[in-house]
Amino acid sequence: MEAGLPDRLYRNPSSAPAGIVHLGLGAFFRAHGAVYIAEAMAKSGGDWGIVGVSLQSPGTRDRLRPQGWAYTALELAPDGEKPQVMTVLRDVLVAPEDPQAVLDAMAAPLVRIVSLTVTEKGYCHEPSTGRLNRAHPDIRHDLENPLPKSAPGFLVRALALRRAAGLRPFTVMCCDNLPENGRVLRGVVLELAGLIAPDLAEWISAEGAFPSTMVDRIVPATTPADLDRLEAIAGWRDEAPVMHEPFRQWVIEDDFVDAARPDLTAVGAQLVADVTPFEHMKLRMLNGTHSSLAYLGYLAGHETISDTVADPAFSDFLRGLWRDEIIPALTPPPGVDLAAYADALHDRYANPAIRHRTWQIAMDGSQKLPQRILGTILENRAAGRAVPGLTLAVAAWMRYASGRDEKGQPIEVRDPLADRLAALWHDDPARTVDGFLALAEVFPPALRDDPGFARDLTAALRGLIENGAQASLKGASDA
Ligand code: CS2
Repeated sequence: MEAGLPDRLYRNPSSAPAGIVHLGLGAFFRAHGAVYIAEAMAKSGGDWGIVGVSLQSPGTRDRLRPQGWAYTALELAPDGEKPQVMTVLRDVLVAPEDPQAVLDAMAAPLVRIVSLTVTEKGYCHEPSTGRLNRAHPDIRHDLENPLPKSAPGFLVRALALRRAAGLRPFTVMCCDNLPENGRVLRGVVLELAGLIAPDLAEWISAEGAFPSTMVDRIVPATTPADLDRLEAIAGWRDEAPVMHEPFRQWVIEDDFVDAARPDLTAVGAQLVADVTPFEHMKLRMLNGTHSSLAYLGYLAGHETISDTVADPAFSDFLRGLWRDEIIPALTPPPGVDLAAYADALHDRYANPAIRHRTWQIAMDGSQKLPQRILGTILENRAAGRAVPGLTLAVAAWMRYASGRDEKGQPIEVRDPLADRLAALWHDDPARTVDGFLALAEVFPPALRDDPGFARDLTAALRGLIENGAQASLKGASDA
């Protein structure tokens, strides 16, 4: 492995066997959960090596294999970079190639935790209600076939194998940006298990554990240029590094089967009784503004989040969103000052070393908006408070989903509902809004039935079409 990761940095650092299977081996988990887990083992020991599973494509496995599953996590601070070689992966499996191997790994007696970062759409649930989408093609497949395709399918079939073998269930630890993510995943798994075998559902319900977690670290997709950048900084070539900001946070509900887990508190994770206030804070203050900046910033011609907030009009708009719309509808977690949290977020977004593309964050809006933005809009409206900025953000999503930018150029819209969304676009903004508000899987009933919201959204969309995103910001911050 000439010029690759130097052997001395990763060869056989620990022989700890795998105690964790992780579904969805994307950049986020490799730069967040995997780092915490590796550090926890280095500090306190334990058999917590990780078997990673890619649910879709072999790319990550193929790049990691020649490196012995090692990779570099490169921390990017405004004033410098810090590479860390990660050696916590024991194996990487590709589910579509060999689903049985994935089930066998999950059913191994030493495995105590299955964690997941499969993105919002990977749970095959309905975003507005949190319930299993039984019409989802992968769920329909998994109901009929013992070798699954979906993440819930793998969980259910692997738990069935463990039960049949007389083993304890694994803890299912959801690490995606969903509110009450453990509870939602538990509901989806129990519903699917109930359709396959009701007594299995009872066993999972009685014996299983689905802690909710709040995860946070900004990890943009790795680009080819990043490989050269890392090589210049670290002196070695890595085909699968991950780039991340210095900040990290992990708040986890302390609910594990047989209390079996790595010593995560030793490395800064918070184990708490109730994650909900942390999840709401993070999803609404970080992800809610991320999505708002993504749609409006993209339409205004900004490529990254740091470029967007370097524009003073956007920076003011962002601060207004926190101050006037998001914070008033939040209950702070114990001991947290939300205004200070907002200031820290602004600094994180402004980090010029992190090139987080607005296009990347704009992906999958139909799956993200409910928990990031619509809940805040709903609660403010119910309390009689105006929400011009977030309403503009929803209008910007609609404009973005039309597939044409402000110059008439095509946008590559990635969203499971992309075709349906594009077809809703109409010359008359009021008709476009009516079409979008009819999407029951996205908009909660109280917003769909609120004529005032439809009016405000139509006005915001009309303004966007007539004046563009940049000029619309001011009106929304002043309202
Ligand atoms: C982002 C998140 O891509 C997105 O939708 O909002 O990935 C965000 O960077 C992380 O949740 C930060 O913790």
